[in-house]
Amino acid sequence: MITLYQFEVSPFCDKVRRAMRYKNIPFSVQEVSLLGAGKYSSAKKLPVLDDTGTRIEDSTQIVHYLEQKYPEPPLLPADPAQLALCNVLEDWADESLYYYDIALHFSFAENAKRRAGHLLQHEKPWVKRLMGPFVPGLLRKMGESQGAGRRSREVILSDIDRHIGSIAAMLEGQDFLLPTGLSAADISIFVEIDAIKVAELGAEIISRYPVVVAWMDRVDALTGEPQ
Ligand SMILES: N[C@@H](CCC(=O)N[C@@H](CS)C(=O)NCC(=O)O)C(=O)O
Repeated sequence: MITLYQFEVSPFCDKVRRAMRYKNIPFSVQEVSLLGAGKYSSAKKLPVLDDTGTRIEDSTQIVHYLEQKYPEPPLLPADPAQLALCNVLEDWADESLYYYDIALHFSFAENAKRRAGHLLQHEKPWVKRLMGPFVPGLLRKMGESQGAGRRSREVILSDIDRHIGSIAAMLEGQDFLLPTGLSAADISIFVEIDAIKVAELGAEIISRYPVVVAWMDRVDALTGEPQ
C-alpha cells in the first residue's frame, strides 16, 4: 500500500498525486504538520512516498520510482532525446518556476496573508497562532535567497509572462509539451502554473495564453481528481 506524506498545498505533492492518478495507482495521503516534515524526510521536505516500507523523498525521485514499478502508462519517454528534454523541463519547473510562485505570493504583500492561510489550513489552532505571523516572512526570505524574490514586481511579472509565453510557444501544434504525449514535464510545469494561478495577477497573465489554458484543461482531465 502506498502512503503519500504531504502538505496538500505543495505543488510537489500535487505533482506526485497527479502522477499516481494518471498511472491508476491506489494511494492514501497523510497530511503532515509544517512542524513535522523532519520526521519523514532527511531534507525536511515533502513529498515523501512510502510504498509498503520503501521510502522515497523528492517528487522527481518519486516519479522515477513510480515509472520503474508501474511503467504503464509511461510518464518518461523512451526516446533518449525526448527523455533529456523531459528531464530538463521537470528540473526547470521544480527549481525555477516554483520560485516565481513563491515570489508572486510572498514578495507581493497583498497575496502573502491569504497564501500563508492556505499553507496553514490543516494545522491545529495553536500551530496557526504560533506560525501564522512568521510564515509570510519565512517564505518571502526563501524566495529572496533563491533570487526570484529580490527582483522588482515589474520584473517578476514580466518574467512570469515570458515563461508562460514560452510554454505557449512550445505547445504550438501539439497537445502536450513533448510530441510523445503527456509526460512528467507536463505535470511538473502544470502544478507550478496552477499555483501561480492562485494569485490574481498570475491568473491574469495565464489568461493571455489560450493555448496554455487549453493545455491545462487537458493535463487536468488526465491527472486531476475524478469529478
Ligand atoms: N525538490 C523537492 C522540493 C520539495 C519542497 O520544496 N517541498 C516544500 C513544500 S512545497 C517543503 O517541504 N518545504 C518545507 C521546508 O522547506 O521546511 C521535491 O521535488 O520534492
